[in-house]
Amino acid sequence: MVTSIESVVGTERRVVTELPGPKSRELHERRRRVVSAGVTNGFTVYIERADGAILEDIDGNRLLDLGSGIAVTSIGHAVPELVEAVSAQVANFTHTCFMVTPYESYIEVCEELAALTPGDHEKTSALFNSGAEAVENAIKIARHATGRSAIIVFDHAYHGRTNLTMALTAKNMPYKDGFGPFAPEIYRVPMSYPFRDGLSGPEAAARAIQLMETQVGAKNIAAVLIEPIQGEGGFIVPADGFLPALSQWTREHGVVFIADEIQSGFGRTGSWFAVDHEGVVPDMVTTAKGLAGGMPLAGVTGRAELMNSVHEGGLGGTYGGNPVAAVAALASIRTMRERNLLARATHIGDIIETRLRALQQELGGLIGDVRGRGAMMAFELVVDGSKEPNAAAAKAIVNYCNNEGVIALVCGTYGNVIRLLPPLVITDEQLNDGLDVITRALRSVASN
Ligand code: PLZ
Repeated sequence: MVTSIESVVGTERRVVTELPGPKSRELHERRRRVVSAGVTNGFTVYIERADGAILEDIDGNRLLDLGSGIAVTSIGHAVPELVEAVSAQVANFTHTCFMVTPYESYIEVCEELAALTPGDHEKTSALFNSGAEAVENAIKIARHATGRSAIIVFDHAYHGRTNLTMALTAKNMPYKDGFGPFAPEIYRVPMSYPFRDGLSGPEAAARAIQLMETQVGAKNIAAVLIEPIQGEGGFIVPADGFLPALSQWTREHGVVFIADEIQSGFGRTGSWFAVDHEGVVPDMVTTAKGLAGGMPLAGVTGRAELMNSVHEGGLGGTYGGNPVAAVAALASIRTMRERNLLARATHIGDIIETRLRALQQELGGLIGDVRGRGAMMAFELVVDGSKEPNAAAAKAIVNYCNNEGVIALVCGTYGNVIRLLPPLVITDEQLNDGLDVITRALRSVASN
């Protein structure tokens, strides 16, 4: 039986201790003795429960969540539909291993993925546990299907922390430093980054294509792997026409176009996938995060002829498509449809963008760029109207927000971008409250 915890957690931000509070500080001391120092926390408040867009910590503080655990809990925390589906599945069975004895929910998730990902061609999927694992498998499949080995990735890209995906990820610190040697046959080309390169989409695509052709050779390239809106790299939205031009080029050269929609997908941008905004139909799509509302699940979905080119038994893993995670995905997708969360994402984006653009005007020179789509918005902080990244400002703003009980996340190659990824169920009041705090933070940093 599931009872709503709405009444317990409440819907308003409420700070009742200094942050982090005494219990959190105590737990953090305990943590130091047993948790590897390599794993860090953005904000060391320890969470006890959550509801909608509010996290409640062990000291009784209620924090407004503008990060969704890095774009995961898009349907919000403790959503009754998901709690019920997961609880029932746990009571029924938690694991058989799909490779040993299968179950229906795995198939249902693959049916949803086939229906929701762009294009009406025949598609099949394989399910995994994490985003990195999905990306690794997409590369395996693309290489197997094409018989080629080179993989093209972009500046500022983030694709994971496993050995292959570290090689695909651009940024050295903290992801790669000292963790090599890295996997071979990965080639990096420039991304379209309108704020910094001033190029149109077709111009930026031509620059990338020229490098692929002259330095790698089209016939050696198995796949072009790209985040349609880059996440960790700084919420970089490529200029219009960049993705279509790349996709067109891959089609002409038998190269597999893989869209990594792990952060940008599943309704986050106001459509099911970020590529939908430009009418691009990838050959393969990787998904995770928002797919399963907080349970670990990831997918690779692609053209049946590519996906099925792999020999029998070539793909798998003990937990991939775990039944508890699978029903969570089905509940999450159902909730998105029933609560019309794609439209909510667009509405959230409109509110955020309007307010950020006004602040950009007001604070002349601190906010260099406001960008994103739907509920995946960010602002890039610079020094005095120049292009020089202002990471110190980003840090100060996030600290200010944290002290007020608002969770906001930094991203970007230069650590100078603040991204907003609220749960799509956030109310207008909650969102505006969070934006009020961000406004005060920005004004305070601008005046110092
Ligand atoms: N592809 C586009 O955004 C995960 C990483 C946080 P996993 N992004 C958050 C961190 O510091 O580890 C991500 C992504 C894109 C792949 C991944 C990897 O997904 O589920 O973290 O493996």
